[in-house]
Amino acid sequence: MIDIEKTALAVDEAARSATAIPQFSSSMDITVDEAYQVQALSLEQRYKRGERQIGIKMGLTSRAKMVQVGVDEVIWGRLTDAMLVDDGGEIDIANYVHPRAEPEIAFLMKKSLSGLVSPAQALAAVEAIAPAIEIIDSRYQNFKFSLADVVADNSSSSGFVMGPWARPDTDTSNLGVVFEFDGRPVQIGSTAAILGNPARSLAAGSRMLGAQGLSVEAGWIVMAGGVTAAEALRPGVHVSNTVENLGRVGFTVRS
Ligand code: 0L1
Ligand code: MG
Repeated sequence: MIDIEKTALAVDEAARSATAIPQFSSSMDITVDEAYQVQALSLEQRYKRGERQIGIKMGLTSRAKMVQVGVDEVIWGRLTDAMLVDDGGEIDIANYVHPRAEPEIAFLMKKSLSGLVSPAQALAAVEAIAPAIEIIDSRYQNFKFSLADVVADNSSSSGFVMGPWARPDTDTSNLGVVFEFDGRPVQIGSTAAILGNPARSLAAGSRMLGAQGLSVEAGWIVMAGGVTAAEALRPGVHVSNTVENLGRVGFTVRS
């Protein structure tokens, strides 16, 4: 039987020290419900260190992402203020195990949401929309995990970068996305890759948090999920995401 507290402390320490650990599922039975309990408890450790939850990330919301990691369920994780990287800022690769980045868009909530809502109802709760980049970092060796493993590991959440905010009535159902490393496209796609429409990802977040008695809170950021597969980061690389009608966001990995 899984010890939720011990597992939460182990995954928190792996993230804090940027040290890869074996998958939990290779040595214990862990259900997805238990994995969300591990995630919640591991985040409590961060809050005790002074971090604050400022949103959620939706994960595996596109086919490309599901295929890349071999897990085909939508998941979610928690975002804290310490994970926010300034637009145009720098990260240090030493703070991560094996980081990757992926192009996303993000919603800023003006109203809370919980439970079953339609994509249109979800969008009505949005204050603004921005181009974004997620920096993911699985704490598991070789970036290999089961569904329960990745949920326990806060859905690989480790950093996010927000671009300029645009009006909430911007139609994001099918916007072109160009993801560049050092000014060269490494992935291109459309926001339609996010569950057919990113508004569906927001509605899924409302449903999934509601099922756990939680809400997507007003003032939070919701990362809608990767449009394309993620790309491995390397020292010195400049990463940018340009989304049609929304603009550009970027960061650099320190050399
Ligand atoms: O789409 C996502 O952000 C999924 C994160 C979990 C899987 C991964 O690490 O790529
Ligand atoms: Mg993502």
